[in-house]
Amino acid sequence: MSSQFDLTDPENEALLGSCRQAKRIAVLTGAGISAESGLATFRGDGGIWSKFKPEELANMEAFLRNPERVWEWYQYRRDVLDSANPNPGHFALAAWERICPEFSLITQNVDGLHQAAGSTRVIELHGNLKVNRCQSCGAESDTEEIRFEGKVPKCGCGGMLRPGVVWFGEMLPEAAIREAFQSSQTCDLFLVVGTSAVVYPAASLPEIAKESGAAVLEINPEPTPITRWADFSIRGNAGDILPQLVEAISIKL
Ligand code: BJW
Ligand code: ZN
Repeated sequence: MSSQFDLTDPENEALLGSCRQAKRIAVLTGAGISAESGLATFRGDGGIWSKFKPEELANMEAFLRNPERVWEWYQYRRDVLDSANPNPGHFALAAWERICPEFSLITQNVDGLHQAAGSTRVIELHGNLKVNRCQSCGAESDTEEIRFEGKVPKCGCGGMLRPGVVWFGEMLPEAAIREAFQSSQTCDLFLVVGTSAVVYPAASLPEIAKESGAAVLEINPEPTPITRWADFSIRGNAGDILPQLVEAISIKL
């Protein structure tokens, strides 16, 4: 992939100009940015969930029908996450935040790897994998002592615990979605990184940014619904492209 993208190519001058001039940047990331950290994406050829459809597991009906199956999937993912580290794509975004006057990092990911890389303004649209929430009383706790080992973990109140993430049909955290819309409406550059852009309302953010006058830059090895109208589209891996971009706009990583 890297060989196909050359920042010194005059064709990329306008793209670099937009990146250099941008004072207000919003970024939307998806599972693809964590693929190079060893975390599976949800969809597509690289998605090991081709046999576990997120639409079939990440919803309340599935949880109520078979909470053990849903918990098994999440415990497996927590175990994988425990040994995962941020990759150069995450670090590049953290470095970009440090030199940009206004930088909002909106993520659909629940893995916390942006924060681990040093990003400080992270808007988590779909919650966090390491949080548990009680079905009955809504109390939230971290996952340190709680593991799924065949039995659905319970809250002190007796209610079933569930992962603190946003499933299909559920509302996104109010503050997160408000801030995400606001950043999308007011940025001058909007980056879309590693998302298939098919899950709403996150998928509407690049369009909102475009309608509000921002340039939209997509980074993804595959085309998405955004590709045909994005101002710039780079085909490649986030961990390869983002560090090149950040270096090219004169930031020491
Ligand atoms: C690389 C790479 C590399 C690979 N570098 N790139 C129309 C309008 C509005 C809403 C809807 C609508 N129709 C249906 C809805 C509702 C629904 C929805 O959008 N459904 C769609 C399937 C159509 N949305 C919802 O229900 C949301 N809530 C909502 O709308 O509330 C209002 C409401 C309430 C009640 C009733 C009705 C409405 C909630 C959505 C929650 C999504 N939750 C999940 C699970 C989270 C927890 C968990 O992790 O288990 O979120 S599903 C899953 O998809 C996860 C992700 O965050 C999300 C997006 O996936 P993402 O990140 O894009 O990953 P992939 O795998 O799809 O793509 C990876 C990409 O990376 C690919 O493009 C690769 O090419 C690329 N890639 N390697 C860069 N190295
Ligand atoms: Zn409870």
